Amino acid sequence: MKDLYFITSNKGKYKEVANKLIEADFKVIQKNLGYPEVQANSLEDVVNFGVSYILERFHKPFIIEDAGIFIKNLNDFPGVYSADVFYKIGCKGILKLLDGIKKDRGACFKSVIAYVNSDKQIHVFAGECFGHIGFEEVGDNGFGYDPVFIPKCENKTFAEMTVDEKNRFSHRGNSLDRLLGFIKE
Ligand code: ITT
Repeated sequence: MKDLYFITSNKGKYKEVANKLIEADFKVIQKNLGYPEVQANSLEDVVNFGVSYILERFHKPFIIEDAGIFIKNLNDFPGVYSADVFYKIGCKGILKLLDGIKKDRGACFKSVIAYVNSDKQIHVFAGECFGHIGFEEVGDNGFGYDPVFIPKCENKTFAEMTVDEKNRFSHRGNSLDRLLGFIKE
């Protein structure tokens, strides 16, 4: 098994990534190193800035990920601000913002992962998951906006799924599949 560090403060993200990368014989180790998350217009920019900061301070293969939920009816809000918005208003606040909206509740989760190998080469992979925001919080699993997000063609929220199941549908599962495809090449 090869060690791969996942620089993140988020235990939920770590569980999902570790569960998926074991397929490629990676032992994922969570490292809460902390890196500045710049105010940027895209998840890619946040990740690229994070990589350059970490590369100067950490010298083993690692990955980082930036993710967010983009809600159509709110002009893609909270998007790159998802972490702050979750901290300030949570799922309840999002449900309130969509109060009275019956049909147009489409949303997309996006994930961008940067993988830095032992030669310090940087590879970036993106993934997304379309779905909609439910009318109430349902489920106890997962983290963040999971209780209000229902992926397309499903009738349960991410918070009602196991890690395995969520990884099959999710933005993170999708970007990790692309990373796995690259690693296996
Ligand atoms: P890092 O240390 O890895 O940056 P973080 O929690 O700050 O951890 P992000 O910057 O990627 O992670 O923040 C995105 C926020 O969007 C996150 O805090 C959640 O509230 C939400 N989010 C991201 N992916 C999610 C998922 O799979 N399910 C539910 N909410 C998610």
